[in-house]
Amino acid sequence: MEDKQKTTDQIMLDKMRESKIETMYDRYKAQQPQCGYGSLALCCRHCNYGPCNIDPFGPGPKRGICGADANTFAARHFLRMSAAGTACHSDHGRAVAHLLVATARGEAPGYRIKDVEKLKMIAECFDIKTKDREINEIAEEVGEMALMEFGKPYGTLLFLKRAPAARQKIWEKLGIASRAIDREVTESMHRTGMGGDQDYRNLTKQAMRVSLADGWGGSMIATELQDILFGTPKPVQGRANLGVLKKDYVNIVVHGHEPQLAEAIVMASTGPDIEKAVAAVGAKGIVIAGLCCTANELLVRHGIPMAGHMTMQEGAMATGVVEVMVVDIQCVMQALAETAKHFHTKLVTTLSKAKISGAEHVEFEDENALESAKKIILMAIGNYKNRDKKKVFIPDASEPNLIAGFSHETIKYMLGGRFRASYRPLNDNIINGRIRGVVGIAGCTSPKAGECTQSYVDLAKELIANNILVVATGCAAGQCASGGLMLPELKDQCGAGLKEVCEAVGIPPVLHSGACVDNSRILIACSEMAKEGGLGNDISDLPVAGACLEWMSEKAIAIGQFLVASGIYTVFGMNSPVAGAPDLQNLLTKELEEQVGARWDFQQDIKKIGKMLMDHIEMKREALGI
Ligand code: BF8
Ligand code: SF4
Repeated sequence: MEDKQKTTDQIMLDKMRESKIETMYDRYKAQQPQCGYGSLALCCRHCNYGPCNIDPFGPGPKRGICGADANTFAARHFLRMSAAGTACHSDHGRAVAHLLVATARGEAPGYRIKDVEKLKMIAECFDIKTKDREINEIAEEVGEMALMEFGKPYGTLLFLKRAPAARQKIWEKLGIASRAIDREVTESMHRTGMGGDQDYRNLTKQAMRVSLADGWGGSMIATELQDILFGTPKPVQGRANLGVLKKDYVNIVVHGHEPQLAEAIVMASTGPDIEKAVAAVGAKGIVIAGLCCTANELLVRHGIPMAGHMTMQEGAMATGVVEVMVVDIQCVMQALAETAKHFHTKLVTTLSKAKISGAEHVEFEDENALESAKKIILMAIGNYKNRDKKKVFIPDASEPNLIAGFSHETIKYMLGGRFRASYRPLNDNIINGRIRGVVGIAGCTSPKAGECTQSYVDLAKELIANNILVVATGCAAGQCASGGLMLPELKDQCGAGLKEVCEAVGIPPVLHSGACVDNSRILIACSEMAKEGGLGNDISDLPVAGACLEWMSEKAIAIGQFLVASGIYTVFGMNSPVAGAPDLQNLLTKELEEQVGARWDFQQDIKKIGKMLMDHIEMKREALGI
C-alpha cells in the first residue's frame, strides 16, 4: 500500500514495527488462539469449587459443580459486564457531581458554572426551586441531589421520567425501572454470586435495570453536570489524528474519561509564567491533544484536537514528541508504561483509584486541580529538552478539519431554528422521507476486528449515502473524525434527501455528540423525537438504531443493553458476549422484542451490519405508514 493511501494510524503502526516497539496488535497475536470457553462465556470462577467449564459441542460437562448451566453461566457474565460498565460511567458521574458541589461551595478553585440554563433545567427535573435563588445555591442542591441518586433507599431514578410515558410504563410493568445506581450495581454482584439468581431471563431483566441506571442515571448525570460545569457542546471546529502533535511544541496528551482533569490542564496551560517557561526551553508553545473519550470531551466543547482513539494510544506516544501523557481512568492500557520506556515521555497517573506501575503519580483532587495541572504542565515543559530528535516521527498527514459539538440541544436548535428549537423539522424530514432514519454509532475500536480498521467510517459512509443521519460518540466518533467524515462538505457523499437537509441546515451528515457517557444525549434526543409526535409515541416506534462494531469494554455492553431496554434496536459486531448459550442468545436477539420493543443483534461480519440497520429502519417506517 502506498503511504498516501494508508491512514496515519497504519503508518504509525508500521513505524512501530520497524522500531521494534511492541503494540497491542503484537500482544493480540501472542494471545492466539484465545480461550474457547471464555470466548463463549462458558467458563465460571465465581466460586472456588471452580473454575468450571461447559463443553458446548462434545460429550463434556453441561453443568458446573453447583449445577449451573450454560445459560446461567453466560447470563451471569452478561449481567456482571453490564454492572461493571454501569459502575464505570456512574462513578465518573459521581465524581462530576462532587465537583459541582465543590464548585458551588467555592472549594474547587478554577472551576465555575458555565451553563446556567442547563443548571436550571436539571434543577426542574429534580423538582428543585430556582426562582429568586443564587446560582451557586441551586448548583449545590443539584449536585447533592445527583449524589443521592446513587444511594437513595426508596424510589426510582429521577431522570427516568424524561423518557416518553409509554416507555416508563414498560419499565414499570417489567419491574426494571432502576432504583439507586449503587443499589443496582450491588444487587447485580449479589445475584451473580454462587447460589444466587440462576434463571437467565431474570438475570437479563436485572441487566436491563442496571444498564438503565447507567444510561438514565450515571451517564446522564455525567453528561448533564459536565455541561453545567464546562459548557454544553455547540458546533466547533477541530482536528483529529496523530498529525495534531507538533514537532517544535511541548506536547501534552490527556487520556482517559473524566473531563475535569483535562479542563484543568487547559485552564492552567496559559499565562505569562507558562509562556516564559516554554520560551526558556526553546519551544514554540504548548499543544494539548486528547486520546479516547477525554479527547471527545475536549473536542466537542473546545475544539481541542484529538490525537486518536483506543487503538492508537501507544501510537501517540511513539511519535516521540509527547512530553507528558497524563491519564485518569478507563481504557488506559498498562502497556503505556512500557511504551514510555522507549522515549522521554513521562506517563502520569492522577487518581488514587487508577495507578499504573512504572508511571509517575500526581494526585488530582477538586480542591487542588489547578495546582496539580500546573505541576504536570511544568513537568512537560521541563521534559522537552530530553526529547530524542532522532526518534521523532509524526505521520506526515495534514489532519482533517472537522466540526464537532452536536449535543441534542444543538441538534434541536439547528434543525428547529432560533425562535422555536424543536425536533419538529427532523421528524418532518423523516416523515417526508428526505431522512430515512437516524443511526447512533458508538463504542470502541479493537485489534480483533483487524489492523487499523476503518469500519465505522465505512459504515457511516454507507448510511449517509442511503439518507440516514448518523450520530457518533466514543471511539466510533474518534475514528469518523480522523477519517474526515465530520465536515459539512461530506454532504456530497449523502443521498439526495439527506444532502438537501444538511445543505439547508449547515450540518455534517455525521454528527459528533461526544464521549461514551454522552450516549445519554441519544436517549434524550430519541425521547424528544417520540414526544414531538408523528413518529409514534415511544422510542421503539422511531426509525432509529444503534451500532457498535468493535466492542471491547464492559461499558459497551451496558450501553447496548440500555439502548435496547430504552427501545432502540442495537447491533454489535464481532462476537456475541453470550455465544455459548443459545437460549440466552435467543432471548437477547428475539424475545426481548416482545418485552421492550427492541432487541440485540450480533453480527460477526461487520460489513453486513449496514444492511441490517437499514432494513430495520425501513421496517419501522413501514409500521408507521411513512
Ligand atoms: O468510553 S469507546 S474504547 S475510550 S469504552 Fe473506551 Fe470503548 Fe473508546 Fe471511551 Ni467508550
Ligand atoms: Fe462452578 Fe457454580 Fe462455582 Fe461457577 S458458581 S465456579 S459454576 S460451582
